[in-house]
Amino acid sequence: NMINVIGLGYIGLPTALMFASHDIEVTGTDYNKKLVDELNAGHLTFKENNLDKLFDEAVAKGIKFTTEYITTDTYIIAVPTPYDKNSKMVDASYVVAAIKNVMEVCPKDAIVVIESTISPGTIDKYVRPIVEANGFVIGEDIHLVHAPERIIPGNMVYELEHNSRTIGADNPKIAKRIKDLYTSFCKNEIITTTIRTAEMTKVVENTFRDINIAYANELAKICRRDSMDVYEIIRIANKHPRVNILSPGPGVGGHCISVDPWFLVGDYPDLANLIWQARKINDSMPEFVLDRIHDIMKKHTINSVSRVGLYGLTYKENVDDVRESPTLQMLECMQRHLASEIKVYDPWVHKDLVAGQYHDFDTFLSEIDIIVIMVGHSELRENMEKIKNKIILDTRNVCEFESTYRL
Ligand code: SAJ
Repeated sequence: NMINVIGLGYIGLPTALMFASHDIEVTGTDYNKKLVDELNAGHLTFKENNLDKLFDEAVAKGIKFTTEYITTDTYIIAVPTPYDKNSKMVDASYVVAAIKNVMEVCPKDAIVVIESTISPGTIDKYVRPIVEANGFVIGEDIHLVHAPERIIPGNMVYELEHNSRTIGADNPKIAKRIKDLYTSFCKNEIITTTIRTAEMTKVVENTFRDINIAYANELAKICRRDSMDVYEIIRIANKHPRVNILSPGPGVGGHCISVDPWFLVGDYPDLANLIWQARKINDSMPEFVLDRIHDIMKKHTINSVSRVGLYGLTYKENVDDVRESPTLQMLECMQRHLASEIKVYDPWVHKDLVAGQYHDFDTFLSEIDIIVIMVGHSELRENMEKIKNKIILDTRNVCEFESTYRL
């Protein structure tokens, strides 16, 4: 019993390693040869808490990495599912391509598990027709399962073992087989349901979080107008046994929460009003931060944005992922020449991604007057005294100096 995990990115890699370290025979496949070579050379391709330890265990147990698809009875697909910004529809092309490749090598009765987040209805609309067009009978030649991932970047390894899971399958026997497979490492409840319910549940979870963050962000704007302390208000409100407001911030980034709600807006434009408003509120936050920066520059008669430094390029703290990051969104909504003058630093990002990027914290600090905390990385939290003499705009509420400006 061997599984072939397709896609060795943020989800596929930790999942493959987790299975392998629990004595399941695993081959990980990715079309990116460079990535496969890196893994075979023993190098992790991204940073994540405790992933290095899991990697060593999985390698010791014999996990294989290759660009080839393997002939086996179980496939787990964890490829990206981007969305089309204009149509607001999911782009299922990577999933479809992976399935096509699986069909070239799989034996009769193979199970294909899709872990990638997909919009509700994707399997019916895009996956089934492709499988059938290739002459396969679903339920006989190939069984389809949707087992959406739920792990949070920054704490993936822990959550892989400790979160509950959903297995969507239209055949209870198949559901049971896949449930047994995940039981090898998952210590929490595994619920089996239909494919459609599993698809919808995943998107509903991320949308819930987006709406809750939007509420916090809208409160931040309301409180700003009359100089009320939004953090104190949320802190106290959350003492209520049935209130749990999340934290305002510079915007919602990452490849999940800022994307998945659009699937519902795209499919139900006449019904998904609250969901759409929440997206708009969260997307407006980078511009709100920009306005705050202008106010503060005016107040301190600082005329050039070249004296402003943005701390943090990633979408949240202690990860190296910059997809849809509020900092990048903010730079995008600035005029080009201003965006290239503003200074940026992130200890987690080693590649040059934007014009005014620094790779040394002290040099960065020596050239700015205003520091805008866009991400609350531990590096900063542990070195707060370094920025004591700067004018600080803290969008993450991590800095406790009296003079700090907040959202
Ligand atoms: N954020 C705030 N305020 C908050 C919480 C988050 O502004 O109070 C911002 C973050 O800074 C970040 C964005 O929201 O920019 C999203 O971060 P996150 O930590 O809330 O979530 P993700 O995108 O890293 O992971 C989410 C998780 N989903 C839920 O918690 C419902 C994770 O469990 C999913 O597996 C993941 O999406 C996914 O892959 O779908």
